[in-house]
Amino acid sequence: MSTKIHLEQYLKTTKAKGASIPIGLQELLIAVANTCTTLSDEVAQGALIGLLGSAGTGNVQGEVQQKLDVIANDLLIEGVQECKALAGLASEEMELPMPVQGTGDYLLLFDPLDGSSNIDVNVSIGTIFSILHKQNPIAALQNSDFLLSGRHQAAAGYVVYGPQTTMALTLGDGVVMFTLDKATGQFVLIKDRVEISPTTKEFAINMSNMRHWAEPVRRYVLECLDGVTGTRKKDFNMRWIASMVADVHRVLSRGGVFMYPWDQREPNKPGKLRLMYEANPMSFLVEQAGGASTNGKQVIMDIQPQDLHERVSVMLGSKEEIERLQSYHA
Ligand code: AFP
Ligand code: FBP
Repeated sequence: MSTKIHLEQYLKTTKAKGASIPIGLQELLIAVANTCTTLSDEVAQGALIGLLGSAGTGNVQGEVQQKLDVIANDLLIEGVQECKALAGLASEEMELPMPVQGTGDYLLLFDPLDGSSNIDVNVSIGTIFSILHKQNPIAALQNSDFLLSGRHQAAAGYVVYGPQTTMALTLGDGVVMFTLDKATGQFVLIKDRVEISPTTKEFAINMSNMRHWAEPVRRYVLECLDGVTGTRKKDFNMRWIASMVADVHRVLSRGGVFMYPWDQREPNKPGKLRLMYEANPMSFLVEQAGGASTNGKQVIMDIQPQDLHERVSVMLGSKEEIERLQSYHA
């Protein structure tokens, strides 16, 4: 790309389905991006500024919080306080939503630091965000306002803190990617139409859980493992980073399938990943890049949430593979 297009410029000039991006949404996305720029610097410094290790606290899910989980959460809350169109926010790390302006067009949901187990070992981590259209912008914010399916997202994206800091973003009309230019502090457009190939030879799943999976997922993975002499007639490769952001970034970059399925250890829990903070934004990105996502029974973005911190089984990526997984669940 010869002339560099920055995120701000992109948001000002681009059209999603023929319409300009509302100023309030632009402001919110810039505020999130600016916070992620700060976070990228902090992540890069790690032990030098005392950021590694546990915070000694637990979150609403009962998980031990790392220092960076807490810092990222605080930075995001602080970063979006001035956004005029932001009625409220909700975070994977907080039990209850928090009002920002109380009224306004948008609701922000985020997983401030995804892949916590990778922080201390210097492996890619990320921030995931989802922006919902508030159904009644002028009514005072209520907690139930957040319980909207993924189809109500105005925008979604993630920032991966890896060898490069890269943002993937959808405004409902395709997916674009920006990489942070550390010299200028600007996110620069690097891909203006991300497409996931419908076929793939790569899958991602935590194989150590195989004995706990349901039969359709076992069948799918075992067929992949059978290789060129098996029913699939091709050799598959496997990757597992244990940061959904980094694994999904690979899927958006070169295709593949990412799975975190239901497993029998917790039969009454639908899955491990969170619908509102992880599965919905990632599904929006993947669908907009021509891929698909399912929990086995339903397209993820069609699920009507009952609870802010609801969990879900997730299978997403190359379309033909997701269709195959769906057919195994039928
Ligand atoms: P955190 O929310 O604690 O950062 O965990 C992230 C995550 O849920 C998701 O990003 C990964 O896909 C998954 O953990 C990997 O963890 P395991 O393979 O160890 O279950
Ligand atoms: P490169 O030298 O091509 O970067 O390959 C690196 C590597 O040999 C090891 O770092 C890594 O353990 C291995 O590739 C992983 O590759 P695979 O799982 O595909 O064999």
